Amino acid sequence: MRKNIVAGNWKMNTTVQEGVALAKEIDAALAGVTTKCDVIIATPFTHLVSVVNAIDTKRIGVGAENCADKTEGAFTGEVSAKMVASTGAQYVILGHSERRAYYHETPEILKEKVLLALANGLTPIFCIGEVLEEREAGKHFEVVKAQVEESLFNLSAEDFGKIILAYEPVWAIGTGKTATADQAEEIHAFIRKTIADKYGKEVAENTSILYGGSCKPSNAPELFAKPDVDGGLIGGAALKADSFMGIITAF
Ligand code: 3PY
Repeated sequence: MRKNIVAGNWKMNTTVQEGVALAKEIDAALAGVTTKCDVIIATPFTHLVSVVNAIDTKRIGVGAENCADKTEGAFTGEVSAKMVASTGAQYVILGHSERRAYYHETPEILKEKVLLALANGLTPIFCIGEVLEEREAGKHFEVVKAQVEESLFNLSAEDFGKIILAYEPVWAIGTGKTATADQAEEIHAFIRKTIADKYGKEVAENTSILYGGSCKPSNAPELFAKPDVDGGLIGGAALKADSFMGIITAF
């Protein structure tokens, strides 16, 4: 059975001290409630060790927001998947549209990152999604299909089964615009079918596909009610414990 998941993507926000305080606040809030989803927070690299040590990582999974496409060596400023795993983090966001757009991460680079993440025991949260012009041209289906095929379809069924997908329409990130629940369901169902065509129905049914892009407590219940929307990858609303909890409890 696939899992419902709410994952926060903190992006380049908070100092270590602020991040630890936020993680502790979320942890304390979760201690008092029974949730119907797994909860993950993805933080800047600098925060990982401190956050892992500050919270109950059985209650909240911790992830990085990126990792290198190289194993180790002379790559100044890079952080390898092995280093991320050594902090105690269990997850890594890969392929976020901000990384693709601002840091020129190609499908080939992402393919390497996914392989290194898996080889180091990390669960990739792999982001896909179209830009506005692609949506308006009706190309969103072919765009997300290509993104999945180009970076993930080299994996064995067993390894593909370890991936969490996040559909994030780029036009809905940081814009306040959200895909309607029907738009999200339509493309999530299409992504699941794409997976089924390659790996079979069982793998597809077991893959968690999260929605991301201006997801907040007010729209989460409608989005999460859709059969192929298995939770959310949350940006701004993950930076406040009360709004993040509002989304977690939307299931
Ligand atoms: C957003 O909702 O802004 C995101 O990009 C989540 O990853």
